[in-house]
Amino acid sequence: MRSPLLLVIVAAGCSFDPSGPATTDDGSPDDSAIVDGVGADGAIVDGAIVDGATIDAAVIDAAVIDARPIDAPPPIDAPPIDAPPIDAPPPIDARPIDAAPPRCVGYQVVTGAPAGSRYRKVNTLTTWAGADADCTSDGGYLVIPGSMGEAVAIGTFVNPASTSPFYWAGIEDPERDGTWTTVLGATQTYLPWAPAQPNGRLGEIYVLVEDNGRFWDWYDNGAQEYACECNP
Ligand SMILES: [Ca+2]
Ligand SMILES: [Ca+2]
Ligand SMILES: [Ca+2]
Repeated sequence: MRSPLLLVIVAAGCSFDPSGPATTDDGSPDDSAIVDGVGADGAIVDGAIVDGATIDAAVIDAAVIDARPIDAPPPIDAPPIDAPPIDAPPPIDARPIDAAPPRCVGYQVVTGAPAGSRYRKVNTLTTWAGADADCTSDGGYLVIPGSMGEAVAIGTFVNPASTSPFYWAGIEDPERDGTWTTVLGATQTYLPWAPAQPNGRLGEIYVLVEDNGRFWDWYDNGAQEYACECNP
């Protein structure tokens, strides 16, 4: 900041004229002239006022907004989209069309049974539903004895344990209405019931064949040996 005294001196110096005080057009002293800190009319120039009018650049500087750069947002760390190439053809799930499973594999001719059928036996105690599912799994069906010859022949073939000399047949009456139906959907008319059978106890909805060829109605939760039949 310049001192008031200096401004007064400068003002006086600037108005110094060796020819004397400045005059107006009419020759009178110029009141606006400043001479040696004293106006031509004798008024004292208030250096303080002059100085007060001086804009202090330092003040302005102080008023400069300390504008810090606005923080830019951090760069987006955008992971690349892991998209498959558009042009990539979809994977072709080209599995070969399932061919019909070979039927009657492992089945055999049974002497005394119809020549048009093949059979396989299972000497494991199994529920009727389990036996049915097993037989259909390879294209066969739970055996359907259509004659005494077939029923006995299969009894000999299965040769069930003497403790329970029976095997399941693919014949059922889940409605318990007296009409017995084969697992192939036909009504079974050949029904050589054993004495006192069928007696229709609760749950006796399947046919069990005694190894002598006689039929029993038997429980759905029973477990017996069985044979599957297949017509190649
Ligand atoms: Ca049969
Ligand atoms: Ca029925
Ligand atoms: Ca019974």
